[in-house]
Amino acid sequence: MATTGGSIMAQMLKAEGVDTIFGIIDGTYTQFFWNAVHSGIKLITPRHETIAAHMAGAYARLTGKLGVCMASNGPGVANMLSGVAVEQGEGNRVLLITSSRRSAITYPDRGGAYQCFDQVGVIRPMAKWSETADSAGRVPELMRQALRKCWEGRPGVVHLDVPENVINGEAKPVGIQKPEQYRPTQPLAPRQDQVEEAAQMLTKARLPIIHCGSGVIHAAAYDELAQLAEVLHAPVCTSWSARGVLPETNPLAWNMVHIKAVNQLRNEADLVLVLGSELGETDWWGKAPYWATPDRQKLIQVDIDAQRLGRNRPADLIVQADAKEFLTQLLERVQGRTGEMPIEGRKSKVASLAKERDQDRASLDEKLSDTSEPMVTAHVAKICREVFDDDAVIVFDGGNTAVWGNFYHEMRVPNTQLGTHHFGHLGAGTGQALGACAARPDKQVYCITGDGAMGFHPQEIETAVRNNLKPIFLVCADKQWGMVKINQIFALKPVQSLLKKAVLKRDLGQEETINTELGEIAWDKLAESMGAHGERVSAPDQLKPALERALESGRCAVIHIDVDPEKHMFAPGLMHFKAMHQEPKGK
Ligand SMILES: Cc1ncc(C[n+]2csc(CCOP(=O)(O)OP(=O)(O)O)c2C)c(N)n1
Ligand SMILES: [Mg+2]
Repeated sequence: MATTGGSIMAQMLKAEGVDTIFGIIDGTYTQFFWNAVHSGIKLITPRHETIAAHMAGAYARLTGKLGVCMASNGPGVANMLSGVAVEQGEGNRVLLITSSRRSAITYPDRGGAYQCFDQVGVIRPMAKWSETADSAGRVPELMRQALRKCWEGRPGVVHLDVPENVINGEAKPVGIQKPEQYRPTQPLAPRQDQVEEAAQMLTKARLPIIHCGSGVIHAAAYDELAQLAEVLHAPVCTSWSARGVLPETNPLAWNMVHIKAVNQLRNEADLVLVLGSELGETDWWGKAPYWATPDRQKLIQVDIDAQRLGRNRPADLIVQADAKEFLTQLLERVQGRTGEMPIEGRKSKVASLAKERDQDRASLDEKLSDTSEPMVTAHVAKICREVFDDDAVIVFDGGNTAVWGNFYHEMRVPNTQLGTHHFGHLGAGTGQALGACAARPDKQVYCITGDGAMGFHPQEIETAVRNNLKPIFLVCADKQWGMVKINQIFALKPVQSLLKKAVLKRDLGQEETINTELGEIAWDKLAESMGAHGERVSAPDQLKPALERALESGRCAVIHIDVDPEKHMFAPGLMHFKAMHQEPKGK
């Protein structure tokens, strides 16, 4: 077959080791996906483009490979935009390939061109990089540039736009280079003097702690992290996205959900080793009163991306390096120095700090003694933890549902959770669950989601069935936009609502909030209509058998869970999340 712009693109992705692409087909880029599929790359087609972005993002995060998605000119790209925003925000390594109309009438639009807008102009400020390859001759060069960008710095969305005449038109055959010929393929190593300085600081510190972000996941530095925590006897806290990098069964893991305990820990430490985290808003920007002030607490920050270093909080030592490389070298330098460390002091401090964390767990778990029907949402993640394997992938979606899910889930294996922790984007979880199934075909995948969130992309249940993907969706049906309703109640009628809750144990009536109610969707029946397995439960003791039947069905399954709408509104930790919207008072 003749060489085309599209065939070159497909061959280059193949040479990069890409094995799966997510997207909806269209005539404007037939030569691209045709050649990709015929070279052995799998194409998984959702029913909405933004889902392709979420599948690619989840796939990238769970496999450590590049997640590739595609969308066709005009409407396909327009639908893709929310996915671009979210995956860039979450920092997932996604390459987006789009077609555009023929080059003779676009950039700029000649006037009245069909299915045409300035795709690169719109995506560029949303993504890491966005360019158009407007001639076949420039396809290899711009593909290489795109791939270089994909693997440089913090992961995010990289976009290459190619006009239909370039993708489908003939091109001069070119030699396909190997990745190591055009981009660094080895992780970035730290400078020796900086590793030594870090080792000295960590050895001397009274109570060092380690704070991890997604950089630890992208570097897959779990074993090294666990070893370092043990050698230093240093507690580990994380961003929400990085939860579980140290399994929460480890006594040195400070699960994010114990917010007060995490705040205490962050105030007690005299040294923080920050690995692959930019200390963003959900980590309170690294500021007091949630962390000790810089005069009382030193900071070492390690990040692959120079742009993230010292950005939100000044660091005493900044190291640009891959987290795994850094930890491997650091371990060599601290392992022989345990005698110089104040280990006994650290142990007794950690043990006393652990009390707050463990008491918080116990008090959260008190809610589980409420076995009334319809159920308290706390049971959902708790029962899932009993039924699913330790290495099952959990996806959190929805408003309060995601909060309940997070607070009653225990991370036992690193990199087994997905959510949009930076973006809080309802509906993305549906795509992430499907992407997780594609990434880990031999593992269980389940998604705990709200009835608002599930309403954004229920059509993708059919995508799961058609592609033999087997996620289990647990839809927590309170028939309301629960998180917004509780916010409205507090914002609009705070005194009245608090009194009513305390005295009457009920919330404000429907007439007192604005558009927070949702109607009934029978999620089990909807699932069955698409060939998936459906279940409906409302009592806690019904959930486990329903989950077991869902797993036995060997298909995608949807469990409609009627939850108590009143209790559902009072999800744990909500006050802390509200506080997060304000600038922390300290320095
Ligand atoms: C795409 C999107 N639109 C709107 C919002 C704002 N929002 C945050 S929580 C929420 C309600 C969520 O309802 P549901 O998914 O049913 O979860 P619940 O809070 O009821 O558990 C809304 C509308 C959002 N986060 N994402
Ligand atoms: Mg809801």
